[in-house]
Amino acid sequence: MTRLDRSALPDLAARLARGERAALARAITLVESRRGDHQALARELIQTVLPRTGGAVRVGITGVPGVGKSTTIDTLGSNLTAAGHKVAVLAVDPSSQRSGGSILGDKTRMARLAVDENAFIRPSPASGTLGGVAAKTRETMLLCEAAGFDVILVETVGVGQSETAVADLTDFFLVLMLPGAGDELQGIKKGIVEMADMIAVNKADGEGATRAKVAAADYRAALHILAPASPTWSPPVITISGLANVGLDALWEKVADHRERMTATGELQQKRRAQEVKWMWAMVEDRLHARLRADPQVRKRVPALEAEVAAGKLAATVAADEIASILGL
Ligand SMILES: Nc1nc2c(ncn2[C@@H]2O[C@H](COP(=O)(O)OP(=O)(O)OP(=O)(O)O)[C@@H](O)[C@H]2O)c(=O)[nH]1
Ligand SMILES: [Mg+2]
Repeated sequence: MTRLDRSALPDLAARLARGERAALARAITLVESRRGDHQALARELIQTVLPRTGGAVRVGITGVPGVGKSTTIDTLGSNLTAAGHKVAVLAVDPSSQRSGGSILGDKTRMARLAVDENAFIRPSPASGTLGGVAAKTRETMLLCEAAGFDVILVETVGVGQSETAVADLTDFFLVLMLPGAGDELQGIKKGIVEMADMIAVNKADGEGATRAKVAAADYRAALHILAPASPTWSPPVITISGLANVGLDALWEKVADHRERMTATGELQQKRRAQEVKWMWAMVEDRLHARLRADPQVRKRVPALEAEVAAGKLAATVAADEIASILGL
């Protein structure tokens, strides 16, 4: 990146507000940079554009590898741009390596959106801690909103903690499932289903159509025994084909319906406020961790303390006390 200093920020913010893609790309590069001076500029930029953020419908999309997340996003996103929306697609994948390969991979799987001038695809930031990757994705989302994108779709891998992080970034959490009940039903983690605002059984086309309907009925029964997280919304179960563009209008109607109801009751605003506060603490904790790991005295003492604790010679509480006291805690 060419030199960028504070004096360039107003111009960058103005170009971003006009929706210039080059400005958006540059702003995201700034957000993703590990350089301290870049991060300070990124924070200032975000603070500047903050009044222009928050306007998008933010949807998180998860599901096991191969369930059809990218295919569904490509089709859904194309439907939405055809209807006049501006769609940004982001990803959270802490294991991803930022290589030409993965960018190409994502873009070839979203072949239509990749060449759509009303769409913007940004792969996951380079691998790092989940908290770090998700925080950067969140800032990228804010920049996209400032640039006028009114729909944000965040794809995440269907494993581990990434889903919780994406649920904390978005208004609506969509879980894609494969047709073929039984096995899959056992495979659903209770936590994921509890987070879902909707389950869509994908690949409901050709021979898969009937199996998808059966699976949907099973998921409906499974959801029935869980108390819904909100009195305003019971997560629906639908069948779709991301590949054949079946059921995606109905899917988006549900998202819109959810938004309307949650806005009317104030739950949407409440959710976003709680998310903001959670992010504030997550970022403070991240920095405390970084400080802890970087402290020379801590680094010097840790191997011995770990060994003594592991050997049962020293109580974990005593070791924790010593580490904390080095930092004056
Ligand atoms: N028949 C059928 N195949 C689908 C559908 N959606 C996706 N596929 C196929 O399933 C495979 C995986 O699709 P992707 O969209 O890459 O799946 P993904 O969930 O994004 O996968 P990862 O990013 O690797 O986790 C591809 O071969 C798709 O063509 C669908 O609705 N019907
Ligand atoms: Mg994918």
